[in-house]
Amino acid sequence: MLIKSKKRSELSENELTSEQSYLSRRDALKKFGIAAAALPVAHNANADLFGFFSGDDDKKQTKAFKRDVLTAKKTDYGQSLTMTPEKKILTYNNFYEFGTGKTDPVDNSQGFVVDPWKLEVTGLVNKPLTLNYQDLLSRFPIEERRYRMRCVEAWSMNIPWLGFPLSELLKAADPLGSAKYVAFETLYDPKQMPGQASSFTGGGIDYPYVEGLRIDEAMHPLTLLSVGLYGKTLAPQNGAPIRLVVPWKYGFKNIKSIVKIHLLEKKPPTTWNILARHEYGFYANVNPEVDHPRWSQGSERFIGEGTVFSSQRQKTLMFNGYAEEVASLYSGMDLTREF
Ligand SMILES: Nc1nc2c(c(=O)[nH]1)N[C@H]1C(S)=C(S)[C@@H](COP(=O)(O)O)O[C@H]1N2
Ligand SMILES: [Mo]
Repeated sequence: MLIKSKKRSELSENELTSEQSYLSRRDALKKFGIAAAALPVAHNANADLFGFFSGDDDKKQTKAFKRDVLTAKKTDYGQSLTMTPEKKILTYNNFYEFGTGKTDPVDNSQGFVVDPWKLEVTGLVNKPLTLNYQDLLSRFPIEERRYRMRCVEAWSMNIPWLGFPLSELLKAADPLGSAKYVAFETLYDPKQMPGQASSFTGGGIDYPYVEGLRIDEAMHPLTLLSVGLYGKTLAPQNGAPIRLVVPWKYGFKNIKSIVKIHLLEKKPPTTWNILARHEYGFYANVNPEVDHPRWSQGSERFIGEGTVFSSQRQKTLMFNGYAEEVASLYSGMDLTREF
């Protein structure tokens, strides 16, 4: 039996996801001139070895999850941004419920069941709601929004999301005046999510993964509930069937595979803050001037076309480039203290 060790829970997201191990895996492949296809087929006994080599771009998925075409209204958001290739968005992920490696989510989630699904909106609302899978895709008009995404680990992507404003859902639930915060919860199902079944695989996180926003952040027009990307429904590794997207905050706020949205009066606990509160704040607003205790947040590696080695470093922007829209939410706050 794996026992959660204190040491492990003190490790940072950066150490746990180990971008370095992703790089060195590829490095090793290049160095030895090995193509993934030439490797012996793995069975369970050497799944780790297989995992080690599976970072290669040319790797074929055995049986990919089926994503449905989703029609969406085009919008002006992010039309000048260069999108990250779809394949990268689908194969370089953080979703610790499926493992801490960057390719673990795609490798371990293809059988994930998204229909039937139940998303509950509860707490300080006049009209509690329960949405099933079809409701998620059809109850609110779907639009496309091209947003920047900045992970706290200092890499970034630009992603054409499909979804609807969280505010639409919250308005339908009719919040009470006393609702000051919104809490979110990911599905808890260790049978489907190996990281929830094993503390080692799941990076020492206490599941379910939880997140939260202040009510004004939740109601902000940029805040999206995403049900798709690149013209299709979400793949499990990206948080199917529904995940949060708050483009001015670090990626870990974008909680995946949500089953519960709860309105409340007090600030809710949030997963990475519980794990290392000196490193990951509740707000997690992208801020190039407030470094992570162990690395700079001044720049980021943008994941675009080409290999991970040719990817570009670019300056990180205040509020991830959305300052004009959101800075007023934080006026008068000391962003060094409330990070
Ligand atoms: N439930 C859950 N949601 C999660 C995570 C996770 O591990 N579990 N990782 C977060 C982090 S750190 C990032 S950067 C984004 C990554 O989203 P993507 O893999 O779709 O790009 O998801 C966020 N949402
Ligand atoms: Mo992240």
